[in-house]
Amino acid sequence: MRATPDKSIGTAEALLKQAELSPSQMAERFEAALDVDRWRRLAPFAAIEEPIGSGDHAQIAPQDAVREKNRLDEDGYFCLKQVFDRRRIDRMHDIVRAVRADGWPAAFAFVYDDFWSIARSPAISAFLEASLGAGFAQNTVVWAHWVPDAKGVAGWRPHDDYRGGDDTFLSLWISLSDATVENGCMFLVPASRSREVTEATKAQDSLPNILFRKTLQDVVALPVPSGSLIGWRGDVLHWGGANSGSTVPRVSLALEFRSRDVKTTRFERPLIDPRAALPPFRTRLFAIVKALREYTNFEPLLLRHLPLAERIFEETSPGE
Ligand SMILES: O=C(O)CCC(=O)C(=O)O
Repeated sequence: MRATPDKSIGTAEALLKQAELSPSQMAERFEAALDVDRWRRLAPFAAIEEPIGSGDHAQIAPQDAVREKNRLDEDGYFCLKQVFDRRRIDRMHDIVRAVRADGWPAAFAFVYDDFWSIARSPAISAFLEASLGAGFAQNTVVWAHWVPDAKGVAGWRPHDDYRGGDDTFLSLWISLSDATVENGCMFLVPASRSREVTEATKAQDSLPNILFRKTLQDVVALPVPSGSLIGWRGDVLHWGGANSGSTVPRVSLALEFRSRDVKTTRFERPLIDPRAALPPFRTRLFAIVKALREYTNFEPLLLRHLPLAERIFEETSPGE
C-alpha cells in the first residue's frame, strides 16, 4: 500500500532525524545489509536462497475456504484462523526477534526465505487463485509489523491499500503472534461501508454524523491466534488496533497479490511469479527498503533508518 502524509508527525519527525545514524554507523550498516552471510549467521536456523522444501505448511478445511471466499465476495475481507504450521510460524517469529535485536526494523526479516515462501503452499495458492484468478502474481510490496507491548502504542492508522483495485487486488496479513483486541489486532470496515466512507470523505473531507455512527457500528475486530491468515481487497478501510495493556507484542507480516496481466504501479514492481523460484536476495532487500521509504508516514521511528534505506535502494534498484 502507498502511504499518505500525516501532518501530526512533524515534531516527532524533527526529533527522530536527530537520531539518524552517524556516517560510520551508516557505512557499517550498509555493508552489513548487503552481506548475505552475515544474515545467515544472525539467524542460523533460517534459510536464505535455499531450494523451497516440498512440505505443505498450511491447511485450510474445504468448508472454511468456501465460507471465507463468500465473505471476501460479499464484504471484501476474509479470516482463516490457524492455517499455518506452528513450528514454521514460531521460527518466523524468532527471525523477527533476531532481526530487531540486531538493530534492524522488523521488515528486514524479508531477507529470509520463509517470508517469501509462506503463501506458496497448495492450500494458500488455491485460495489465492479462487480470489484473483489463474496466473495471479505477487507484487513486491511487503512489510513486517511489530506492535510493542506498551499501552497506547498502535498498529497502522486507518487506510486502504489500493483504491480501485477491485477483485484484481488482495492483501494478505499473517499473524506471527496471537493478535488480540488487547495487543492491537486488525480492525476493518466491510467493503460497501468502506466505499461509502471513502466517497463521503472525498466529497467533503468529513463524514455526515449518521454515516459516522453507522460506520462505528459496522467495524469488525479480527482477533486471531498466531498462524492465522486474514486478507482484504484494496478499498477496504483497515487499521491495527492499540495496545490496551497487553504484555504480548503483536507481530505480523503483510503481502500483496494481483490478478494476471493487470496494470500495476511502479511501487508494486517488480512482480514475482509465485510458481517460480523465490526472489533473489538483492530483490528482497530492494522490496524492504522500497517499503521503508514509503512507510515512515505510518511509523515515524523508521526515519532513523531512512538515509540507509535510500542508499540500499540506490544500490539494489533494478531500474525500469
Ligand atoms: O498490522 C498493522 O498494524 C497494519 C497492517 C496494514 O494495515 C497493512 O499491512 O496494510
